[in-house]
Amino acid sequence: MESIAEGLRGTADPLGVHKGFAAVGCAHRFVRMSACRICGGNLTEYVDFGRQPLSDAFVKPDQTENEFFFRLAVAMCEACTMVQLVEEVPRDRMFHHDYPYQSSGSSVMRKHFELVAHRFLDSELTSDDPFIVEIGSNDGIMLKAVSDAGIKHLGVEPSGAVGEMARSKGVRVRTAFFEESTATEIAESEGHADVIYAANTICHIPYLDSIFRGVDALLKPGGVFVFEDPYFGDIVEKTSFDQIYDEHFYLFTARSVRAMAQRFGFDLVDVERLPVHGGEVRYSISRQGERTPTAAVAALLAEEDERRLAEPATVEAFGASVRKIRDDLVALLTKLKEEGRTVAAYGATAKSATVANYCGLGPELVSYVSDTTPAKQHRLTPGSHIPVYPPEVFRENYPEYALLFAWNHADEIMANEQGFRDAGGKWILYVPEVRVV
Ligand code: DWN
Ligand code: SAH
Ligand code: ZN
Repeated sequence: MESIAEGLRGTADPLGVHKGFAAVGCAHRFVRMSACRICGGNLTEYVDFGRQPLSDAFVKPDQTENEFFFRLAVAMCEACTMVQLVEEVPRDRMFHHDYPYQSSGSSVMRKHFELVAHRFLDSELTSDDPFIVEIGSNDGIMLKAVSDAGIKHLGVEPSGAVGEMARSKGVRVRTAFFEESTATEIAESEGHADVIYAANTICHIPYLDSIFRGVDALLKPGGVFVFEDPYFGDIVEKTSFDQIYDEHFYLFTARSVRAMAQRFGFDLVDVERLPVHGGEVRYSISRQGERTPTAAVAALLAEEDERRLAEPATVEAFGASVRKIRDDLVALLTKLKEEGRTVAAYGATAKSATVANYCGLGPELVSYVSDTTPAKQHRLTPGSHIPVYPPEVFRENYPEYALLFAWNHADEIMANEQGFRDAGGKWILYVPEVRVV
């Protein structure tokens, strides 16, 4: 393990992140969560990324003094196998009016969510009074198609600015965190839902006991709770360690999700592997006994056993692969700097906060990051302080190398930026290994 002492240097609020949780450890240096957030079992810590900022807190150049830091480390529960962070960042530090991520920034993701909406419209929203609730609806990327079809819907989204964008597309949004009380209020005021859906959001929520009680309060009898999130199986296979950051509190597997569902009175009834965001799984959950699990559930559980995904040796080997990527990436960028090459990055992702801060990248190695999101532009990347500029800056004067932070959108970005390659530019990738293409 490394950088534990480093972990608190400059930390704005070292103990604040632990408020309200049982914790053990050396209080003067760091405090460690002692128990699994789902079942209370013992946690074993595996990979420590040290001191990290909030991944989506892009800072104004004159406001670098007040950044919030926490210790990013991953543990697995010895009882239920849930992989989780050892420190929890308070939710309103991450998700607030100015949360910058806009889901609709990728055409591939727009298509993905349109298909999701049509699948629900075709096969789940066929009752007399169909109603779908989305948790973490962001800028309305999925619910827009539901709204266009004239079907009753509600997005629950705490981040105000993206919620406004959804409203401007005709989507109904409640600006709130989904939890048991929100769900009860929605059930009372709007009725019960056929489908509760969430993409890239359930893994962001530490308090899943409250979420499941809320789902139970809001779902119609026979209804389904569907959520899709980055899959720990893909993260290990590809060493996509940058999927680990403040917002991604849990890294799910079929086994850990099934154990969690059963604990809260539900069954895992279907799983589906998805190619988006570097590999995800869509989990379908229903109240115990209401639906028969598909063969895909047993198949994925068997595959996870075969791969020994929940065994300490597997997670330790993942940690070794992470360290190798860090060493290779730092060596490559240092060599390019020594040779006087120009290097920029592409995609000011939340994921890149982990890469930049863990690898110690700053503007001396990566001169700027190109990104289409207005709320990120002309700010600095959290912790690493690399300036973020609009893509016009990239296109007007291509660098020789571009570090692809948004590697999960590689096909889309490389196609859109063919001019970069035509001009002799080279992409640097670091998942599943460091390479120049
Ligand atoms: O889970 C989460 C996922 C869904 O979105 C959130 N916790 C936060 C966020 O994570 P991320 O920032 O790592 O997501 P993306 O989708 O990999 O971010 C892509 C970034 O790259 C955005 O800032 C937009 C930008 N981009 C761009 O500049 N040009 C994206 C595309 C496709 C482009 O062509
Ligand atoms: N569903 C979108 C957005 C994912 S980003 C997509 O897949 O692209 C995660 C979103 O979840 C953010 O918009 C954030 O504001 C929201 N969120 C975080 N915690 C939440 C909670 N407790 N309830 C509802 N939304 C939440
Ligand atoms: Zn557990």
